[in-house]
Amino acid sequence: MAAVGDARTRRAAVRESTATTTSLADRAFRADVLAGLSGRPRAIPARWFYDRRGSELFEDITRLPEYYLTRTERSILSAHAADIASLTGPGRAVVEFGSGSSAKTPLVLSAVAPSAYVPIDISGEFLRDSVAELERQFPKLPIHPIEGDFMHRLVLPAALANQPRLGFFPGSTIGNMNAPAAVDLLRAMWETLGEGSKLLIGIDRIKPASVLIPAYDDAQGVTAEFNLNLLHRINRELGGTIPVSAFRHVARWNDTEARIEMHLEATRDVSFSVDGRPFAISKGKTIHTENSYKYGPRDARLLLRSAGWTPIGEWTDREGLFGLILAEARAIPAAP
Ligand code: AVJ
Repeated sequence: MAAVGDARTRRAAVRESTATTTSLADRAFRADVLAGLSGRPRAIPARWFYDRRGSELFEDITRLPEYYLTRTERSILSAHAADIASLTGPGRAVVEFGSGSSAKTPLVLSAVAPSAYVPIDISGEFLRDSVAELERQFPKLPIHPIEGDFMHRLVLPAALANQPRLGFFPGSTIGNMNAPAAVDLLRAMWETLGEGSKLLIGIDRIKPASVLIPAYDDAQGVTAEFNLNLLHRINRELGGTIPVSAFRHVARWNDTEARIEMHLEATRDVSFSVDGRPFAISKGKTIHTENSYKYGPRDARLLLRSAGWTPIGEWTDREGLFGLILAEARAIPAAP
């Protein structure tokens, strides 16, 4: 059967490109960790949380009672699927940025009657798993996976040349970026998708710290384990000797910057090596491991407009915890 052959070829192609990118990713991880531990304040980019264990722990986080984001976004998507579909229009190629193991994809795909699905992810492994699963669920939908970094402009498969596009960027992943990086990314998406494209993006909202802090410091300690796994990963992959038990998970709300910060705080003076290089951290000092920016409704719309995306639809939950915005790629107008 042609479809099966296509799927095999596609998986083989993804597998091949994994082999060539692994060492690149390894080198980038090493460089980011060494620079991050040498800099002041110490900081390591949040993207490195997601090795196999980290990705599993993140999946666990999405099911925690305190972590309202995933379940709220999913409920917004299913409650307003028809509305979203009518504003989007049928026959678009759905391009998902950082598809991971997104459980929200089927909701969108069944709502908008897409012409094709293009999952983009840095992890070939996750890409293969989710493509296989979606092929089962949507046997007639052409799927064109791209293993790559969506932070940069990408070239879409030629098969999509004349199809209108719908970008999908759920989960408030945009929250990991500061404003300039977020605008760069949204502009790169604009360039990748082209004028007239649409983007469905999930953005977490500003809310009281009493709700935000527990979402990032849960009672079961899953988020703590997720944060600490970064140190285990450094030990495993970069020949580190970090005494992980000498660090504790910290989640803070930075109100000025409107972001949750995650840190790993040394509970005593520690010294260790990574990749043969010596490091020391005094008691009470931290490694900053993640920012999760939150946006009020107007902030979110301004962010999108700053990158040429005009909001055309917006949905939230009863409590206004999370925002789902549909925007259109228009040429950036001159003032006024
Ligand atoms: C995947 C970036 C949206 O910021 O809520 C969850 C990551 N970190 N708990 C978030 C995360 C700690 C998550 N994002």
